[in-house]
Amino acid sequence: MTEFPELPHGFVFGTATAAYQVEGAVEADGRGRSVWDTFCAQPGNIKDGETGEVACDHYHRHAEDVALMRDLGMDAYRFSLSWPRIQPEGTGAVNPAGLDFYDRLVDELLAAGISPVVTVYHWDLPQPLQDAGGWQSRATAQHLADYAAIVGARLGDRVRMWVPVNEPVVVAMFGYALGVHAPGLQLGARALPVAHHLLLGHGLATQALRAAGCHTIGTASNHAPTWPASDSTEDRAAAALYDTAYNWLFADPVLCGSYPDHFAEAMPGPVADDLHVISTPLDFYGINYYQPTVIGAPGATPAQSSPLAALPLPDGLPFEPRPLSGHPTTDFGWAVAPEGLTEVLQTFRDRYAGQLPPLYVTESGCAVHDVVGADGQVHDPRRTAYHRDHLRAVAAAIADGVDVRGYFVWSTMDNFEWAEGYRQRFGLVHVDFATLRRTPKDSYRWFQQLLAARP
Ligand code: IFM
Repeated sequence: MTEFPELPHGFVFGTATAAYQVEGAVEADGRGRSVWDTFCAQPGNIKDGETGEVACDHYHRHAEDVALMRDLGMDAYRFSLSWPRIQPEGTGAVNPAGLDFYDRLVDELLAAGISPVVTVYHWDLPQPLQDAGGWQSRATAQHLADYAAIVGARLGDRVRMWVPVNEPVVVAMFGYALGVHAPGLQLGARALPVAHHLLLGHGLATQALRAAGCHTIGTASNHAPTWPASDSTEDRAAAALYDTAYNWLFADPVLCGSYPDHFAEAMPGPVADDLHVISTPLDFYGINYYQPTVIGAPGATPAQSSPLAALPLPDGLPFEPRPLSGHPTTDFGWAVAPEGLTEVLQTFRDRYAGQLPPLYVTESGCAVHDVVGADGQVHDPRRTAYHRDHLRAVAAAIADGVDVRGYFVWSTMDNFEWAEGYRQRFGLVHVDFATLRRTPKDSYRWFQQLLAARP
């Protein structure tokens, strides 16, 4: 499969991971506990009772992983810092060993010719902060900024791009509204203040990073084009509502300094002042894209085959997830719809005309239940096709005038997929979780050729 997509000179290719999903070593060198340690320890939360205790053991095997990345030839590596490794209590004293680990990792990446892209917070909130209210508490936003100042001062001279918060919508929705992610609360619509505090944390941390001398600060926000189940007025209205709650509730405050519709009224604190902070100008806007969502008015048809139907959605919602037919699915059951990526990039260009910094695709990827074959190789043509087609979708957006500067593959290697445990494999590198042996997949080789052939 050698038909490579055409992308502009200077387009950034990268891969991505997150600390709790790859590092393991949860007891090592003074790391504190996070909400994910607690959540995984509660029976029934994670498939097969799995945890991130060992994960890929990247904490101890980072040199091998950086060598694999160097041989792959990507320009950049996006990874997250473990807040409880650096600040075990979430406030106050810094754990020097934790900060040293990332300092060394940054230097190793640079020595391998790979630009470090750092996510400050990718969901592993220190447990003491959760005990004090987590993201329901406004104080957590300031604690995030204080932690960002610490890491910015130490790493800012060498990190190419910064992302203060990964996917606030997923934390608010899965963690606090539905309870399928840590901290496992089921607040329903009462989770709206969580969204506000996460956005405030993004804004305060952006300011703290800049004050620490960091440059090139943006987002990694999950966005899904919302497609109405039909042309009926009811389905279109339901889809518009979901679109607002999933997409624009998180993007409008950052890019326009306002909440859509009447959402500002549901938010706590001095919202107008907070919106000034939340809309601190950014150098890029990163979009994590996986699949579109089909939404209809409630009650018309059973929603069983929609991936969202597996979620414990509260009764009485004014919208209902529906299956997306006519598209192949990944082994996670997610629809493969590269045209949705072109659409979301074009929609951002149009909705935020004049206010939009350059875009990056900060994550996209495909879960396949890969195995190492008798030949010792991992043949994953569906993943190669996925990334080829999504890179073409980016190229189509660029050809249409959208300023897209890069694409990060989720993920560098197979890892701990949150409530799904280790079953859903997104990596370009296969990890045998019994032996921790790494095996580059065919998709890794495809990228290797693509990157080596660049002019
Ligand atoms: O694994 C996650 C990641 O942590 C955030 N974005 C989506 C990925 C796949 O579900």
